[in-house]
Amino acid sequence: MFFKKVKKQKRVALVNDISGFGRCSMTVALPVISHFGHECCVLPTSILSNHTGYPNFFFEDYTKNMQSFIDNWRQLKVDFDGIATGFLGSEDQILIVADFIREFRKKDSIVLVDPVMADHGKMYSSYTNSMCTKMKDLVALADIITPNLTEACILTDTPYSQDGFSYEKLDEMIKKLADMGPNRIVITGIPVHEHIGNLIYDNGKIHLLKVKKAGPFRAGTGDLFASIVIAEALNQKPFKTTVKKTARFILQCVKASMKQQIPELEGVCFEQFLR
Ligand code: PXL
Repeated sequence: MFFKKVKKQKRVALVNDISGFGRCSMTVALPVISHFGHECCVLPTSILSNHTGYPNFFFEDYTKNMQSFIDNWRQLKVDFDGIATGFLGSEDQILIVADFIREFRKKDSIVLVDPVMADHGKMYSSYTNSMCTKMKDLVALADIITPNLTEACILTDTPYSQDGFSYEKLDEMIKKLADMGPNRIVITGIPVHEHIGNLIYDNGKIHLLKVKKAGPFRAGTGDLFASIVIAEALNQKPFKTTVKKTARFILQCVKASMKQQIPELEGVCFEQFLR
């Protein structure tokens, strides 16, 4: 028998939807964050047959049951080293999730809010304008946020432009997001000619990291990004290094998914590369 020295395990609450098909949200977060060695507890926000990028989907909002999950966890005195939130199913739910974070976080817990709402200038079909406004309250509670460019625009009341944004504008946007509360931010998926940029804010320092664009947009890559970011933050890894590594990992997954002709709506074959 031989044991490597094992660190004390961290426990993470995953507040996200379960989409049965289409490789996103919980079906990405659970395997990825477990892979990094953390215990995952799931608090479903809604249950779908498949994600909302498809022309049809079954969608059941789980708001009415979330409070029962939370009440039972309270009785069991569960606490969390990390809380990661993603896709939310209703406006009321945002208030429940905000209360959940306030109650269940410990002094040193890391809270990541992925303000899942929109992409490519368009809101996801189950989101409403008032849900987007409420999302700002959740962002204020986060240590880390991972908006894509469209979500960063919504959160900062910046009109989305198909023609792109100047570096000055992006800089202004990320500082506005930091003023809302989080001290680590990555704005993902910024088109920079033939590259994809990720703009990072890390405790006052701003960096733009770029990777070569491999192919068209694929579902679930934002969920993959957020999952690796929270997992590595809990492992005390530096933020900039994690973002760089994550962007390269996703690029590798995108290339392999193209090679296998996996449809873009089915996301990326990250499972083959986790090891
Ligand atoms: O990947 C973001 C996401 C998560 N969950 C659901 C979605 C989407 C994006 O379309 O529809 C249900």
